[in-house]
Amino acid sequence: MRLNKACLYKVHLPLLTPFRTSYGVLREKSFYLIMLEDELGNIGYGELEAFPLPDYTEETLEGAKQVVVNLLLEELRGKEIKDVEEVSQLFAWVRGNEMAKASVESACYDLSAKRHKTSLAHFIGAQEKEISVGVSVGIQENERILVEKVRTYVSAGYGRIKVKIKPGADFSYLKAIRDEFPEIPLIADANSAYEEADLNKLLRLDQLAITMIEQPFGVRDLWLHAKLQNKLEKTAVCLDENIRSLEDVMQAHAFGSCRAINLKMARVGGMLEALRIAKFCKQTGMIVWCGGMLEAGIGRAYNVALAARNEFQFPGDISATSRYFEQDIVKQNFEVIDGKICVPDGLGIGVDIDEQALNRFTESVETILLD
Ligand code: OSB
Ligand code: MG
Repeated sequence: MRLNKACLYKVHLPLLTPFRTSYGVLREKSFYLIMLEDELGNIGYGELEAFPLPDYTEETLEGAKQVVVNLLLEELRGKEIKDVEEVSQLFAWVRGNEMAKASVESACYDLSAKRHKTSLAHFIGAQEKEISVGVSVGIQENERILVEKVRTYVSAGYGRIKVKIKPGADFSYLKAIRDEFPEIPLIADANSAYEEADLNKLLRLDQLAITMIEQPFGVRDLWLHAKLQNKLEKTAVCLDENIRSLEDVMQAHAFGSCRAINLKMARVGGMLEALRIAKFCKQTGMIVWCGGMLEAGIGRAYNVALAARNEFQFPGDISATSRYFEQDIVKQNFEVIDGKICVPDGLGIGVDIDEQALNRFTESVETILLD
């Protein structure tokens, strides 16, 4: 495969409701849509997921875009590329910058699947036709509002709820949900808002029969997470921000820092590394599930394909398009029916750009010739 050109669209999609985490509030999803064209005229799409501010991981949207344009696309310029493994090898000298790498590597996956005349799901060995999904609920003003939010999602069919927590908005919020929905699988996601002095606050959550506590401590910490996992009787610790590579998962496993991994393709540098991690988790009996970053339709299509692999036995943070946006930039909306999303079976990622919508939400376009 050879690349003819790349187009980068800077897009801002308004969120239907602001999403509050322990870091702050997001009111719109800003991203770059990466479009790669090969020598046969196939088009592959990637979504550059880095957030505008370096609060979730170190990357920023504009910084990551510079890495894409100045380093990663230059690595591919004029080359005859054998497969996605080669793309990943060409990017390997660039340290970190996982989301930048994932945006281009994934677009190459889309292209490869299209060149093989198959769906991305099939191309990566995913067999499920539909996947079970959950919903991630941002921090709400009070317990009552949270319970009502959760009620609407349970009524919409979501079979697993994740709630954002922080010190001061944890036990009473989760208990309010538990009292109302005694059986629903619950995850509490702290986005790194706790420190060692808060250990007892987290241990208290063990009484509420929640399935997992996600990333309570620092984004480089394995020690406190291990300490917590050791003391928890029922609840699994799940790592998110910490995990950028298979190496990170292996270390977390060796140290006993967690029993579950929230796997995001973008956060680990691409589909190839995500597949390696999923396999390792299955081999070692760790729970692996597909996380989300409020993706638009392109990013969501990758998540759905990944979660259709058999390592993923726990519902992911992959909700219906309508849970996030009034209008998306792809023609097909992902719908949740009985808690499940259908896996696209068209060529490649299996979704098509809605040109009109893309125009409406695009701030600027940059074209880079690569042949
Ligand atoms: O911590 O999983 C997270 C969104 C943005 C950044 C970090 C996280 C999240 C979510 C949303 O929880 C999951 C989704 O896409 O629905
Ligand atoms: Mg998280």
